Amino acid sequence: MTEEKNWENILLRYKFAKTMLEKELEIIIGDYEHRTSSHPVEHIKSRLKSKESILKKLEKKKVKTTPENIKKYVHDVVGIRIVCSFLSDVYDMVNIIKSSKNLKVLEENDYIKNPKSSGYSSYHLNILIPLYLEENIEYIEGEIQIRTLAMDFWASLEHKLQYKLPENIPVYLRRELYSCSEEVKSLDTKMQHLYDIVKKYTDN
Ligand code: 0O2
Repeated sequence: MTEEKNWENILLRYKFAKTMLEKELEIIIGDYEHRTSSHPVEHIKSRLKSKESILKKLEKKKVKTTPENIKKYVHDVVGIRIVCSFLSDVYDMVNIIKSSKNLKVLEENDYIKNPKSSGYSSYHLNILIPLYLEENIEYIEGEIQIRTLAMDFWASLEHKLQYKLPENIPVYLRRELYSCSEEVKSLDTKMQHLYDIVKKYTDN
């Protein structure tokens, strides 16, 4: 097989896995919404990491470009981001995904309870997605990021700023960004409090 054909083959499997994951999420979230008459999800975004980004990540990890190394070191070729309204929705979403019979959770990181040093917060689930091929079932890894609208606002803008200053963000800017992440956290807590009050009224 030529190198180009080999890459096509690898990326095609990830593409199928992304479709499979999108469908699974559509079903389990749709079922949850129907059962609870609630709408916890604001929007969902999915993406496939490009060949260039995969190569960049392998280079950063100082390992050779092989299919085995992609599997071993690049856990987010398939990436899905679920943006929820309230904090409690994020944790409901985590539980729904964890109870899916088709997805297997490999690793979870609660960067909401333990934010990264940058201030980044989100709930990450690394999962295995089954691919039903003609002769066997293949499991492909994917990453699901679950966060609130406010966390998404911070992460998107911080990501944009990082790109504008790819070398090194000056310390004072890092501090400012961290301080913004604390404001985001405070907003999420306030909105959750309001949501809990409204829920009490509507449940009665
Ligand atoms: P992109 O362009 O969003 O895909 P690794 O995946 O090996 O680099 P690790 O520790 O295995 O690192 O994964 P981690 O840290 O759980 O998740 C990495 C992803 O989380 C990143 O993917 C970002 O999407 C997001 N993330 C982590 N830290 C930050 C942060 O400080 N700011 C922002 N905006 N996003 C963050 P990529 O591949 O780095 O980028």
